[in-house]
Amino acid sequence: MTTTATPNIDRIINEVDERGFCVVHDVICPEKADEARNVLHDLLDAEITEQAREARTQRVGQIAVKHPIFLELMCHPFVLAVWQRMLGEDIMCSSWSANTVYPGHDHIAWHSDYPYWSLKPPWPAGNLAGQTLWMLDDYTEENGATAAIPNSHKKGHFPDEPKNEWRDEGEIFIGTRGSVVFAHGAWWHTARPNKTDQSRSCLLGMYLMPWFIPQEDMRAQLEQLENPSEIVQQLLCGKQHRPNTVGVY
Ligand SMILES: O=C(O)CCC(=O)C(=O)O
Repeated sequence: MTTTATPNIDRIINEVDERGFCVVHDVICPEKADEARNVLHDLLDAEITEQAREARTQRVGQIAVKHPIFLELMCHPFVLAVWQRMLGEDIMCSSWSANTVYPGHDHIAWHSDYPYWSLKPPWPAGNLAGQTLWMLDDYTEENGATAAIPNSHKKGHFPDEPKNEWRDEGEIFIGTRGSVVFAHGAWWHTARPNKTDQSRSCLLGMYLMPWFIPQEDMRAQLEQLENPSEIVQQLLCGKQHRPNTVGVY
């Protein structure tokens, strides 16, 4: 399913359950996506390393504390409504980062997302974690769009070899900036080669049930924020149970 406007949340969840992902077009307007993209490009310029230049790809982490627009998108009501319906009211955000593929970047190997890659297969069935991919550039067949294999989230294990070759059953996500891909965390996905002369960026937010260890140290980011709202405290793992010593009060 490819949905636009005010899509029915149950339909999105059914699609994620059934096929492993669902593209929802135009969740935010292109101008808002441009705002986030411009902020991201300042960070990319400030943080780029020789290694990233050579790899033709760059990750920006800890974005919850790098600019308020990222905090706003992490808490986007529509995104939270989808994941809270699917995973529970008390979800946390396990990682929140940006990924950019520059012109000439070849591809990303097929993989599944955390927490699955930290678990020995067979992975548990059901829904534990949801990946949210925000397109910050228009996604085209040519510019390094993310792609995924339908139903792969049900396989319960890491992508089969070869991990570096395109598979014909793969679906390439095409869409306007501001569109969102909702995905089951166990999905097998990749990014296509960027054959254009422009970079392609996305934001990736993984939402998780609260009994997992988050992938990133979200609490460290929470400590850097002044007066975080209740939902920011929850998403940045401030309300998660922490191990204690039983019997000591
Ligand atoms: O940048 C992309 O297209 C996808 C990145 C990705 O798959 C990941 O970070 O797990």
